[in-house]
Amino acid sequence: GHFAAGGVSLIGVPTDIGAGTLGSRMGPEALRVAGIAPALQALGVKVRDRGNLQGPANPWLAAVNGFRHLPEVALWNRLLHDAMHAELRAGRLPIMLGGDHCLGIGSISAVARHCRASGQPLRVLWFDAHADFNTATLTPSGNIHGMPVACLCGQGPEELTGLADRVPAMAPADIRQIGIRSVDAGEKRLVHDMGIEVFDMRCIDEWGMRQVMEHALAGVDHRTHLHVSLDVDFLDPDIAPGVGTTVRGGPTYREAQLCMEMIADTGRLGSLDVVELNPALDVRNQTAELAVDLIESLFGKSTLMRQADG
Ligand code: B3U
Ligand code: MN
Ligand code: MN
Repeated sequence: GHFAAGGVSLIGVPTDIGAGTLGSRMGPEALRVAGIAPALQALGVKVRDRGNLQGPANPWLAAVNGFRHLPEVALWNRLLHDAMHAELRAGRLPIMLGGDHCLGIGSISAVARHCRASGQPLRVLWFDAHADFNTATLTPSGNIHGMPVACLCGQGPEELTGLADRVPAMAPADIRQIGIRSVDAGEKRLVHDMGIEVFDMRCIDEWGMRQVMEHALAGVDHRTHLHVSLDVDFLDPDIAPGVGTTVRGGPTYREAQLCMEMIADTGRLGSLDVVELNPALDVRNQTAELAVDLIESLFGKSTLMRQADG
């Protein structure tokens, strides 16, 4: 059967609590308006929209000890961790509709915990212009959406590193980063020292997206749980303007489609984050529509009959 045979659950997380620009709190609604649920249903996937989580407002304060809004970020992520974990335990494929990328902490900590309980190997594919590996001392902004991968790997405050059954929630060896093109100076050192496998834009230029994805998916087997964390700033700003932290020189529409199709072909997708979509900066919801387009490919939409279609 289809990898989403147990059905998909949409979890809206309307907050920009970890971002440096307001607006990604409107991301969940923009994705619904762009038709995420009917698009998946048209592919034969059962969809349950769980609505939105409710958490603290964004107080828009300066950083305290290197973090902006740490208590609020921790609370949103605890709520999300519990919601994601419940869906995974029920055998469903959760899609987190963000929200900013600080929410990757709650989402992926829940996935990692579930994988340990079910004895499945985990592979996280982190699509982003940024490495999101800052710490309180390295961050140029204090914005926690620049820190989730560090927190998941055990580098961060205990409120954020301790959401799962162990610290670190995830091994650095379980993640692959794709599309990276903006890394701060100290962050660069830490990414290197932690041994994170990064396929940056230079790598995509030299090898092509197909070979990059073959490497990123190497070792994925019939038991692997694949988690995709899609920061929409991964995409080139020409096609995805609805983001607070655009960085020029990102993947094209075609390259992004190929990524999603190659993941679908593994049949191992187990959970998904769609984050950093900022409708306040978008043009006629085109970035949300593009995200839905990519998600269709991720769930197996293809132009021609494929072997998997029988
Ligand atoms: N590295 C910068 C910018 C940034 C990281 N992630 C996002 N922006 N979305 C920082 O503030 O940590
Ligand atoms: Mn990010
Ligand atoms: Mn980013």
